[in-house]
Amino acid sequence: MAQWQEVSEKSKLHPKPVGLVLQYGTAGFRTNADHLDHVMFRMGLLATLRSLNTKAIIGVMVTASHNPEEDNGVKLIDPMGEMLTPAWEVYATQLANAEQDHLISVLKDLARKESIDLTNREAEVFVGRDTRSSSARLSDAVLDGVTALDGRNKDYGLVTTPQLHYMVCCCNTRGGYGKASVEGYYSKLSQAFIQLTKSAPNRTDDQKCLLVDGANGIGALKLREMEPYLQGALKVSLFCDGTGGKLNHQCGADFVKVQQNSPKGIVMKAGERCCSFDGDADRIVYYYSDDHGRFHLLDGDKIATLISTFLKELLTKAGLDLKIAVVQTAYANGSSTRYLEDTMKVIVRCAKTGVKHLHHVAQEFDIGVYFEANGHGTVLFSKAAEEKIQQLCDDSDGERRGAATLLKNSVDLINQTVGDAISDMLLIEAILAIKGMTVQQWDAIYTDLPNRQLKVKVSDRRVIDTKDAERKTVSPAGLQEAIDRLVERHQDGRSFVRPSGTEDVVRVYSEAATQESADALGHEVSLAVY
Ligand code: 16G
Ligand code: ZN
Repeated sequence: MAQWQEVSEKSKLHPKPVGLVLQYGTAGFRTNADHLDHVMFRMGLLATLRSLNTKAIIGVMVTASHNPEEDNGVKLIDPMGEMLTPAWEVYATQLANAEQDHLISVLKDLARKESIDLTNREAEVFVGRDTRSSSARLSDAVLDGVTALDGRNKDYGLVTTPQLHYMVCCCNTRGGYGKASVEGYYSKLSQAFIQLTKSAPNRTDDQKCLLVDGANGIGALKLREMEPYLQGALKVSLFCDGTGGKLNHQCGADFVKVQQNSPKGIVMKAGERCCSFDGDADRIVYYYSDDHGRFHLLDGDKIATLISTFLKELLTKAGLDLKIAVVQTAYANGSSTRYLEDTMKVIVRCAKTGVKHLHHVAQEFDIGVYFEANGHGTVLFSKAAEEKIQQLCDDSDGERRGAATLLKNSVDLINQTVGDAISDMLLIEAILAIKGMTVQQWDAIYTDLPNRQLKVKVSDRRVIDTKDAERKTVSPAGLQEAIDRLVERHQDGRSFVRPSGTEDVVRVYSEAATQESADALGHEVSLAVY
């Protein structure tokens, strides 16, 4: 078939370095940008096949998120704006690793297995990229892959990862989710934010101010673009906005979370509210410095607590009987889990690390709030929940209607496709405004248990197998018993180990009543792993 010949010819312009093996992991493909040209071309091919397979638009985002500027990566987005389905992650790996001579046979195999009709010309792929210097040429390689298989494409250029997820979802739901343009995204979110903050009429100018660290990346660019749409309802002081510094270098959500410190060079007044995005703006953390200059981090657990508390209170006021749950990972601070279960009385579920796992569990509820401690998360509303909220807005009055309207505006403000730093930030700002809460009061909802994260290098991390959402090990034999014995010796002790999905290490997490105790437990468990 002529098509295969064209693919074969074009693929020669994107040659694979012989022997290079990469894996489509929890964050897609990610490595040094110099090794990715062939992967991008092939992901263009794969997205086109996936589009034919699902009869829907597929997204391809070129980004390496919080990794250094020299790296890059690529992720595929499925029709409803969700992460690529696991079976196709396997195809992605096979395709990326096929040596040049085998590429066509791997493609043909895939097409046969998935019964893809290659005479169909209806494939369409949306492409977006972050601000890395390598991203433009790499996204061109993706576009080459799409056209090689006669797919149509729409190049959104510079967008945040969650913006591209939003576009894909909008188009596949035929406008039901919003207008598929950056302007559509800005309008939808801004309108919802302005409506929400109208219920907080006494906001002072001080309360409207927020310091935002844009990680010197795409989030900064897009937030600046969005500002006029917010009509002064939020006053952003943007730093690490990409005009001077290097992407993710000593700034951004990952830096702040890992270092437990503010971005380098930023001056924070005591009590001032600050937040950091990561390099593709799908993660956010908040923080402030207290009167003694001590740094306080409000991570994904604190965000999930604030949001779920707000939504639960509105459900009660609205008299809506909807099942709300918070989905966390094993990394969630024990204090947050205890507060949510014992005080807030919300259902808490634990999922394996990786956004797609949390997303999946959250879908089981009417309202599923999911956040990883690192600040990646969002809220999912079931169709039935959205309908009930809408109905109550139309049919009720007084306090019930007020609560239902706030719920409706929250639904509109939230990007349900994936964690979104801009959308999460606006939701948090609106909640703090409505509740008249300072960042310190939010922080004081519960106190984090001291904790420690360590990595251990072992000869083969795959010997560690876990169960119970990574909270227990099943192999090697005896390890879990050893961890249990160590944990018992520490007050409020908890610890788990898991093989990393992104690095060749085993991760060790420990928490306990004091920092000394958490550190000692982490060290002891590391020795047991080694
Ligand atoms: C990936 C995940 C992130 C997770 C991290 C864990 C997505 C989009 N990203 O970056 O959510 O926290 O992996 O890394 O799912 P680790 O397995 O090395 O600890
Ligand atoms: Zn990211």
